[in-house]
Amino acid sequence: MGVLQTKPEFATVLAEKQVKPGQTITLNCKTNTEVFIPTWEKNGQKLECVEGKHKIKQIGKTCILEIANAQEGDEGNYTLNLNNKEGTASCSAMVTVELNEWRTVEWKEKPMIENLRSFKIGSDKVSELRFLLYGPVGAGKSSVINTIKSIFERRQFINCLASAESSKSYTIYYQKYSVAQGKFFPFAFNDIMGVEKEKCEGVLTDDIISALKGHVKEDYQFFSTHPLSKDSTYYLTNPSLSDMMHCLVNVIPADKLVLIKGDFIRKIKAVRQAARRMGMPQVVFLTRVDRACPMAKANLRNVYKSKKIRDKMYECSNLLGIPLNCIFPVGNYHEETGMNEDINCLMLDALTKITDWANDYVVKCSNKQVHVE
Ligand SMILES: Nc1nc2c(ncn2[C@@H]2O[C@H](COP(=O)(O)OP(=O)(O)O)[C@@H](O)[C@H]2O)c(=O)[nH]1
Ligand SMILES: [Mg+2]
Repeated sequence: MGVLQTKPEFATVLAEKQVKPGQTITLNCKTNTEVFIPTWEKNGQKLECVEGKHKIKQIGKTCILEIANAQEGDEGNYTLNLNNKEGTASCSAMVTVELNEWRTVEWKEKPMIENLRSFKIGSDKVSELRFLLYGPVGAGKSSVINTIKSIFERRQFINCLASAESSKSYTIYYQKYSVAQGKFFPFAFNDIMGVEKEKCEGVLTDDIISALKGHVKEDYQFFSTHPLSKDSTYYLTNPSLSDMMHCLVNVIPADKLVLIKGDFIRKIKAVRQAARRMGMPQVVFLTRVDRACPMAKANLRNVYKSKKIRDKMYECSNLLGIPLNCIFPVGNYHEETGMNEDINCLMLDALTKITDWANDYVVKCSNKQVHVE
């Protein structure tokens, strides 16, 4: 005669955990019966218990997994399966281990705003530093410009229309966005029509390279079928240093890195190669970090404590061949209606660095005759 069994069910489920390195992680939950065989999994694989690290306990109807001395490698999705003759039940929870903050950000906007407000470009040949934002449709290029304008103009900006989620590009014309609030700020941004995900349509690589070199005049409409012709009235034959771009900002969505492959990588590499030949600084703004990481969503100040974000940065670095110190996770205004100092600080931190690099480039170019083909 066997023991009468009831189908296992959870009275309480596992809770998500976020711990600091060195802490003990305790996962526990209550069941409706004491008669079952528990098995624990990590990321879908049977948990390999390590002596002194993992402790599995059952006290009455409570199941417990203790993980001592939390480390990066302990991060993952943990599942508890209960099994008896009457059936099975399972529940899962995400365990996140904070990294020790590996890059520091000044979470005070005022000094950074003041610094950028009073920034003096190191050459009188150029009145504004020019940044070309390039990346796939929906990456957040327009949102980056809106966010920067919002920071300096102290109000929400929707001027350059971030599109609703869609796979079609919204930006069609080549347009320059400046920052102003009574006072002129020495930066300007061009948001270039993205690359369509499936067909890899969008702006042709030759046109993006022309834009980097300053050949493309404002209001030009890009075509995915043919590049800007040298005979067009929109083609600037002899661009000056102030018509050229001074920094290439690749805008890459952290939550959609897997979609960046094949043709787009080839395109991005061709653009990067052209920028490299010109000696132009190149960076990545890694957007939509809140979509990629719950820790960053809960608090943007966690970006440099998040293993997920760091992994995304490494992935991006490997994918595009851009060094880690040129990759900046940023947050954009997208649903907020008021100002948020954390969003501002993360963006200002990146903007301060790329402003210095763009300025170095301008100084270098103005000291020698730049040759633009
Ligand atoms: N959650 C989240 N959404 C964002 C962020 N940045 C942009 N978005 C959204 O992503 C979508 C595409 O952004 P958009 O700026 O139009 O991309 P673009 O095509 O590269 O110009 C819009 O729905 C934005 O609201 C971000 O940091 N977090
Ligand atoms: Mg756009």
